[in-house]
Amino acid sequence: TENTLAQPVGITLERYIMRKQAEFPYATGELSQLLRDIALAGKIVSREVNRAGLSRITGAMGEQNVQGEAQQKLDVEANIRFIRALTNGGECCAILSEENEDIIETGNPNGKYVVAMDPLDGSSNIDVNVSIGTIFSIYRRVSRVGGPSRKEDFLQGGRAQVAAGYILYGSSTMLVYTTGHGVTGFTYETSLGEFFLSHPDIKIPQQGPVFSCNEGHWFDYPEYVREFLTQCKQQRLSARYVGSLVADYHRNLFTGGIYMYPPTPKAALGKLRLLYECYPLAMLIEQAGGLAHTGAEPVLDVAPTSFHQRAPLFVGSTQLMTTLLDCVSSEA
Ligand code: AHM
Ligand code: MG
Repeated sequence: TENTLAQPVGITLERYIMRKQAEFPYATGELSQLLRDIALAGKIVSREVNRAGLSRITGAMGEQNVQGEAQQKLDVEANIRFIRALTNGGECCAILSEENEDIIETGNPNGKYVVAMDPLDGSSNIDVNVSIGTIFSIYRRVSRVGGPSRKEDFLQGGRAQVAAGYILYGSSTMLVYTTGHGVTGFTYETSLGEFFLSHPDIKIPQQGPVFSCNEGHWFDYPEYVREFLTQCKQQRLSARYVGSLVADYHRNLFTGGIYMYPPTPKAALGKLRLLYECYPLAMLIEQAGGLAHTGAEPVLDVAPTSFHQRAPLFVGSTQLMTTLLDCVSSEA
C-alpha cells in the first residue's frame, strides 16, 4: 500500500471536518462537533498515557498531584475526560461507558446524539507500556429532544450507528473513524497539538498474513475455530496478538488479517462488549471493505438487549472471514 504519510502535512482534522460538512449537506454540524469533542478528549488522554510511567515517580496512585487533584487510575481518568468533553460540547445528551453501570446524563437535554464508549480499552497493558485505545459509537437519539435520554437510544442496533471509531495510543496517537462514507485516519502531531489527515479512505486488504487471538484458550475454543486456526498455520500465516483490542484491530486493518475473540464454555458470548467494542469495530470494518461476524450472524445484526452485553467477535479481511465462516458451516 502507498505511504500516505509521505503526502504533505496539511489537512487538520478540523479542516477535514469542515470540508466534509460542506460536501455532504446531510452531515450535520452537531455530529462534527461531537467528533471534535472526542478528538479533544483523545488529546488529553494521549498526554496522560504518555506520562503514565512518570506519574508513578512524580506521585503515586491515591496521592494528590500538584494541582491538588486526586490522581486517578488512567482508565478512570480517561472516562472523566471523555465525559467532560462530551458534556462541554453540548451535542451529546447521554453517554454509555464501560466504566459505568448506568447511562450518564450529560445535562444537555437538547443534544441530539448519544455516545457509547470504552474510554480506555486494554487497560491491563498500561503498566507494561503497551498500546491501548478508546473505542466509540454514536447514535442519533430516538427519545424526544429536550427530555432525558432513554434506554432505547442506546439499543438501536449496530446498523443505526451514525458514526464510529477509535483512538489508538500507540507509537503515534491516531484517530480512525467513519460516518458511513468510508474510513479516515488522522495522526496526532504532539508538538502542534493537532490531528492531521494521514490515511484517507482506508481499505482492509481482502487477504492478509495475520491471525490474532488468545491461543491460550485453544482447549476451550469451538471446533470450527480450531479447524480455522489449523488452516491458518498450514498456510503459514503469522500469529500476532497484542492483547489490546484497538492495537490488534488497527494492525490487521492495515496489513490484512483476522482478529478473533471466540465464545468458550465459560464465556458463551466471549469477552468483548457489543455496544462499545463490537458494533463500532464492525461498522468500521464494513466501511473498510471487510467483515465482522459472531459465528452466528453479522455483528451489526445482533439484537441489542442490554448495555453491557457481550458478543463473540470475528473481524477482518473478507477472504479470511469467508474461510472462517466455511469452517462454521461445515461443523454445523
Ligand atoms: P478490557 O475492556 O477489560 O480492557 O478487556 C478487553 C481486552 C481487549 O483489549 C483484548 O483484545 C482482550 O481484552 C484480551 O483478552 P484476553 O486476555 O482474554 O486475550
Ligand atoms: Mg474494553
